[in-house]
Amino acid sequence: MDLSRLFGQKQTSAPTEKRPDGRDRLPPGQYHTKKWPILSYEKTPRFDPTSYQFKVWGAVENPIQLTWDELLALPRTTLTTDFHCVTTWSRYDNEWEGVHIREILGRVKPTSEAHFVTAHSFTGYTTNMPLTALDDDDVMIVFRHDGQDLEPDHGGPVRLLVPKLYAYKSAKWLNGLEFMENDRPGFWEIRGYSNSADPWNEERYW
Ligand SMILES: Nc1nc2c(c(=O)[nH]1)N[C@H]1C(S)=C(S)[C@@H](COP(=O)(O)O)O[C@H]1N2
Ligand SMILES: [Mo]
Repeated sequence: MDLSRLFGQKQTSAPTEKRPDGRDRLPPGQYHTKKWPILSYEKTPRFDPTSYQFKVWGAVENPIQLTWDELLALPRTTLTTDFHCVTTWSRYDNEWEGVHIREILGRVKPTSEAHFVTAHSFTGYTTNMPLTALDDDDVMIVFRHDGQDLEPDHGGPVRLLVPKLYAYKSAKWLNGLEFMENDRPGFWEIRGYSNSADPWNEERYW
C-alpha cells in the first residue's frame, strides 16, 4: 500500500495534468524538456529532391510511387502533439505540419491481409508497427515543426509522426511504407527496444 497517498505527500506539487482519456499527460518514467534533443543512429543524410521517391508497397491494392514534388502537393494538415522518447525525455505541444496518414491510406487501400507496417528511411533505418497504430487520427507524414521546415537532424525534410508511441516509431528521413501480413521487427526493435512501445505502459525494452 502506498501510504504517501493517504498522507497527501504527493499533493504538494500542482496536480498532474491529465489527457482526455484520463491518463497522465507525462507518461511514467519520463521528464519534461523544452529543448528538442536529437537522437539518430545514422549520420544526418544529404537529401536529394531529384532522386527522392516516396514508395508504398506490399499488401495494398494500389501501390504508389511519388516524386518529392508529388508528395509535397498532397493536402496538408496541422496537429499539435506531445512527443516521448524511450530515453525518457518528453517534449510537449509540438506543432506539426504535413500530410495526414489517411491521405496515403485512402490512395493505396491496404488489403484485408495487411496487419503490420514497416516505415523505411532512405538511410536504411526501419521501424514496424501494427496497421491499427498507423491508421489513427494523430499519425502524419510531417515536413514542418513549430512553424519551420523540419531540420535535417530531426528528419528533415520528411519524417513519420506516430506520437502515441515512443519516438523510435517516428522514422526520420522517411521514404516508404511497406504493408505486411506478418510483423517484422525494425532497426531498434531487433536491438532490444520494445515492439509495442506504449509510453503509458512503459514498454521500453525487451
Ligand atoms: N531514421 C531514423 N529515424 C529515427 C531514429 C534514427 O536513429 N534514425 N531515431 C528514433 C528515435 S530513438 C527517436 S527518440 C526519434 C528522435 O527524433 P529527434 O531526433 O527529431 O528528436 O527519432 C526516431 N527516428
Ligand atoms: Mo528515442
